Amino acid sequence: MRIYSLNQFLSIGLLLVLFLVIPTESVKSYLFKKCDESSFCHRNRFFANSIKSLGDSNYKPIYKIDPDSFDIDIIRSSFKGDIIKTLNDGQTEVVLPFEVNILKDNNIRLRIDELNRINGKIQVDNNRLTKRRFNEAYKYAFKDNGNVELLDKDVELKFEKFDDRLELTYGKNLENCLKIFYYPFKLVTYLDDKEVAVINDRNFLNVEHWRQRQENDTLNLSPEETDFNLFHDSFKDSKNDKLPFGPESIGLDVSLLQIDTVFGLAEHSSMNLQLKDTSETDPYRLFNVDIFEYETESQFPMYGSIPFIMGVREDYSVGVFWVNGADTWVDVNKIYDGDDVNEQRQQQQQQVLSSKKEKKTSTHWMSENGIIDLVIMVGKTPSEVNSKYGLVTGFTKLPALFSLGYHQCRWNYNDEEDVLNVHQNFDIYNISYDTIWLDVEYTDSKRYFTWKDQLFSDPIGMVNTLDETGRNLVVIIDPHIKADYFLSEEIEKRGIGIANSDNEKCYHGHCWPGESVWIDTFNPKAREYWITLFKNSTTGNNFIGSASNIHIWNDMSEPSIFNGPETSAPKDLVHYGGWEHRSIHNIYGLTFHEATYEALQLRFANENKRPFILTRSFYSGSQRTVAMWTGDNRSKWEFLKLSIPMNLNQGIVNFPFSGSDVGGFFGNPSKDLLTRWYQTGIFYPFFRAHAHIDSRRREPWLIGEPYTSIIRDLIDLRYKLLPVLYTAFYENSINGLPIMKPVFYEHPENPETYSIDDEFFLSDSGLLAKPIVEENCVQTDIYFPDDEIYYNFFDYSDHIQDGPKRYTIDKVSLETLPLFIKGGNILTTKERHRRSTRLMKYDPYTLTVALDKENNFAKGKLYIDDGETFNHESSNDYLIAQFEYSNNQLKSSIFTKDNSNQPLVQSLNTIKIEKIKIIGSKLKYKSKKAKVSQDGKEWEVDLIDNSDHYVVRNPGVVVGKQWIITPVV
Ligand code: NBV
Repeated sequence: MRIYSLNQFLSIGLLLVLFLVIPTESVKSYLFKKCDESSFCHRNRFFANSIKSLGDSNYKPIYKIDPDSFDIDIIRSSFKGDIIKTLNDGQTEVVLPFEVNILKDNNIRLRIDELNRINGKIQVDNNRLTKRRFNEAYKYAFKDNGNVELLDKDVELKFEKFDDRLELTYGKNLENCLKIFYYPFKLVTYLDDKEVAVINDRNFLNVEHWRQRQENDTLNLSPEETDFNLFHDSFKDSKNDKLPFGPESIGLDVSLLQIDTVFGLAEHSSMNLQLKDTSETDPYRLFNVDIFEYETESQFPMYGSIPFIMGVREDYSVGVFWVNGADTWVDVNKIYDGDDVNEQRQQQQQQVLSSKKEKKTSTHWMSENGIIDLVIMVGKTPSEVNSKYGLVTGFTKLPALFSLGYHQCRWNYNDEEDVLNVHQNFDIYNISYDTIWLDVEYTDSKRYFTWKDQLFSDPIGMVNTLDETGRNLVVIIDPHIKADYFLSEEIEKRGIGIANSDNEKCYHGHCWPGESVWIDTFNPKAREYWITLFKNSTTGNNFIGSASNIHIWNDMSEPSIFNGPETSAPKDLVHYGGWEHRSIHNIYGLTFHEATYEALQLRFANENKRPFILTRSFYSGSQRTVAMWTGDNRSKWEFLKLSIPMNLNQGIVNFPFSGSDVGGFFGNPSKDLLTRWYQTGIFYPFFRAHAHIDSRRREPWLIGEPYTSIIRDLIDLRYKLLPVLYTAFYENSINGLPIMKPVFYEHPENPETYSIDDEFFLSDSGLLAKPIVEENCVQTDIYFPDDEIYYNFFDYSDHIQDGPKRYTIDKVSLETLPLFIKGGNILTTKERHRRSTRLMKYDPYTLTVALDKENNFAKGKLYIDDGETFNHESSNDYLIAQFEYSNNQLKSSIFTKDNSNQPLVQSLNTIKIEKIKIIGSKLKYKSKKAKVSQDGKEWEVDLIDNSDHYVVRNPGVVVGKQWIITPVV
């Protein structure tokens, strides 16, 4: 019999009561703070509102730069100085050292700290805590552990000092300018002489300086501070949060000028891609939580946080990245001709307002603690901003190709027999898949790194069977470690768990396994130990033998703690380095999945294989190593619809390896819904079906005909398009271009595209999809954003535009998938049905040349590497083929890097292009033959007229070398 401690008993009881009493249909909103219940959010908003109500002319700003404090280091493009905050009494001054850097690619970084905290001139009751403000978020968010690249030496940088400001001019053609004003403190950025963004535009800068703990009435409180106890948080379960540093929040506003279209702030659930004005709602909140049963429209926080906003207009785009890992709220206010505009008015008058002369979006960032650390990126286009953000935080590494195949998951596949049955059924029903998943129930009572022996007696045999047909296994490993076995004992013994608020003992809380401890992956020793657990030899554990087709799923790492405040960790817990959990909350999940990534990388060191890891919790920088999914959605039509803007937003914030549970996690989808969900899911960069333990089985063959066949064909389509998708990942890995690409990226100069959140391009391939997400749909439409020709992907029927236009699609059936190729693009596919990606490796390619409306031109790109190892990085074992059709000639040019002896590149000398299709609206070749040349040889092939397109079967060329095909005249 299990014995529960009183504590456990109470918290399990409490949970049961909550689950039974509260209707399960909606997010448990009472569990999460509203801005007014979060003391620091309330204070910052109050402060901002009082400035707004006083008006610019009546408000006397309290922050100024001391011009004598300037210290300029041109080599490091660094400008340091002091900001002085003058307190209520008009005399007391607080010194806030700041630094501005111009980074590589003209990104601007501003940091503001607090002198007394830097010098340690404060008293804290708990002397085990670090006295400084947390200043290390960038080490996790930025690539190379925070090693920021400074402005290139050959880029010009000039500065001039004036009485009221310092002016910096920089850039290849000195096209950028930054003015730093002393009083009121303000930073204004310019691009080509145009004002683009203003930091502290509205004087919302607020650094709550350190104060000695005292009774509130002796503290000389500002009006905004009076409603809360500044040294004690009293929200529901967080009653015991003593706030050891008292009030220490930071706030700052950044205005994006002449912009009223903003995106970003993942992760949020909203049917609209654009961020909304928050003047009449709560601000957006970034605070990683296990948001049980989230809704389709809410400002609630979710599992991950990326504090990045992108503002877009016709001629430039701006990114604001707030580098802070603490609880954060962001107000977004759209201001027209000087007036704040509420949401309703804005919707009613969208057009009138947009045409108004002066407009701006004010973003107001408020974090519970830490330093102010902010990066501003200005680019001519949204993609340029993505590339600039990627320069700072890193791009997504190329994933293993198998992870772009189809993933079959549910909570749970019960035992080995179940797993192998599902596996076999894929072959029996001729459906491709790459990976089967095991959720928490495979473990011995949720003790990670163990197996439930009775049900999984031979896991290694099972994994080997999967391997025979190139299939993989992903198992779940969470950061909560049951407090009763070797792993928790080791964590306690080694002192590598998250510590209690006294920073002495390991914290114990409750999660799936019951009483648990949490590994503190901020601690290098914890990471070292974590790695040993995944080793492929017997390190006292030997969890999964030496198989290399096994990968990992990290769930619940917000962290989710059932008896913690807002279902997470108490904020006064302590991490490695003496930092409170409060300071690093949003970064914890990143450190956990990075530790897992490192562990798998070492495990696979001999085979040099790329690890695959899925995480639910994330932060800026997570994109470098892992994939994410949008958590526990529901089997409802509106959640299918929601999945499109949510995944599009992931692309905007540079974390594009994303997906949503196909079919919906909670509940049972109707047959139509499930089928439609596959239709959308095949375009998610991460494509996985998943279901709750209480939902009915729904593997594709169970739903019956015609649905099974429709789903089979859809999965086939995903596999055919893998060369396009993989090339999209390649592009993203070098320049951050979204994979599911919002339509406005294709045409930022066309503002009509800004509100399109139900269709998207696949990277730069020219494929435009608008999956159907409505029940009983009989008619739909699609917006073509330019005057190019668009071909139906399936029957090549064409639609010539005389400008951007909506096009109606009639006679919609369940099979209908609105998918088009934009004229001017060449697609590369692999058309043979295979059981898994590994078995496609040496398959030939097909090219589809979709000519532009003049029937004159098309281009395309194909990236190929082995899809498995890091040889593309270490020995340049990759190849890029660039296809171009012009002047009646199709040619392929090859780009390689000194690598002709590398195994993959060599193998491409035998892999053929088996078919070329040429589509053009009025295309008519006089000839029935085409001349092919490759490798100095020439031959003729048939050019077959298929009425709506031409075909060359077996042109006889290999993909690894350049070639030319020309119709014989
Ligand atoms: O591990 C069980 C589930 C998992 O299936 C799901 O995908 C996660 O989002 N997990 C959450 C724990 C609790 C679910 C109610």
